[in-house]
Amino acid sequence: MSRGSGLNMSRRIRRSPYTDRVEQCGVRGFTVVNHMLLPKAFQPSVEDDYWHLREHVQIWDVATQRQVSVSGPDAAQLVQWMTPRDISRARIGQCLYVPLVDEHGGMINDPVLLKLAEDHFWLSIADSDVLLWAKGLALGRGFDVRIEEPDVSPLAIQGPRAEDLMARVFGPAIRDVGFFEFAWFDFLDTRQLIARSGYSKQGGFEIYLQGGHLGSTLWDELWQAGGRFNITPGCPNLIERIEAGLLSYGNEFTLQNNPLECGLAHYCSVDGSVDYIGRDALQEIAQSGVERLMRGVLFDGGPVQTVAAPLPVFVGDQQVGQVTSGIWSPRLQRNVGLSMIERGYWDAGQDIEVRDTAGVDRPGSVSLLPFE
Ligand code: THG
Repeated sequence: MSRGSGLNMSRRIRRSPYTDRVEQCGVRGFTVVNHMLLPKAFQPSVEDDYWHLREHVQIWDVATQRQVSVSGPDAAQLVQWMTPRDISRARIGQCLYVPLVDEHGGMINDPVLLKLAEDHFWLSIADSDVLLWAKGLALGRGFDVRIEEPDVSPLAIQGPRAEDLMARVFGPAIRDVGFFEFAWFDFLDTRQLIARSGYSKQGGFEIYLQGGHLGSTLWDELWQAGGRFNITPGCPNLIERIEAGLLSYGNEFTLQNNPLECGLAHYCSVDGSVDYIGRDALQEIAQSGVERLMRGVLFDGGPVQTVAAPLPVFVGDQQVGQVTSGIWSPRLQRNVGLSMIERGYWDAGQDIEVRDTAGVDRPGSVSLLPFE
């Protein structure tokens, strides 16, 4: 694989327990997230992947979603201190999408939080080093916690046939797992955590495999059972992700952005009832109102090239945003993009122009998320 990929493989770029299988399936390239390989494409095109994901079922190596395990007497206190989302009423077996912010309200990460016990949590992280941030906070505050990266490697089964496939491998009880809930299932005499979640809106599950040595076996079992459902290898699909309005840390937002402008106000307590890092900052921003807001943009002019650098968004001569992820939607027959848009211009239907890599201004309009 290393030949032609452009990546110089090394120990710093970690393989996952599924990388062998991913390579055998003919992966067409990788990106790196959390210092680990994430497959980029399998089918001849991202469009083929997109249609297949919407109609059948796919197996995704998302081991790059690393777990930061926080356990011990002060675990709940530390986790609450890290996020503006009120986790006081979270139940064991629940997943919660939680923004993590710094003292200025800047986004540190946007993980999925899993509550395993009253004193044990996993943060299933996007691309930044949350483990180091958490360790620093715990040391500084003298919290009685243990923070580590466990041997856990998520494997996602996504698409409309995901539930039928999972029921074959793990039994019918999988059907009772609600959205953003998890439960424990047997696999080869081990207990494995399975959640109904994933980085698509086509439905599906994530198996948080504990024990990397079981990776190939788990993949093979799902692959074999998936034959009847027309399973293919896949990975987070850019078209589907943008249409669904799922944000990507480092692309749509960084430490420079606060969760309110990211459109994550729904997950932020700003009424003073919860204490967390950045509370004063977020309260102030909520008070004065955000200066920009995450939106979709639809734009014309035929399929846009890969958005390797942000594309400026204009209203007249004024830049009002930048498309940070964008691609042609074969379903909507227009380009779809994600962009924060300046105040005064973020209403749905606002006319804009997107300047593409060739310098051509393409007409378009602002859209709410998710698209349609
Ligand atoms: N799965 C897991 N970990 C992850 C991701 C994932 N870590 C990194 C990255 N993806 C985090 N980003 C998101 C973004 C949105 C959602 C999940 C992860 C998501 N949100 C629900 C929704 O939009 O409907 C809301 C969930 C809630 O109400 O709390 O699905 O994909 N393991």
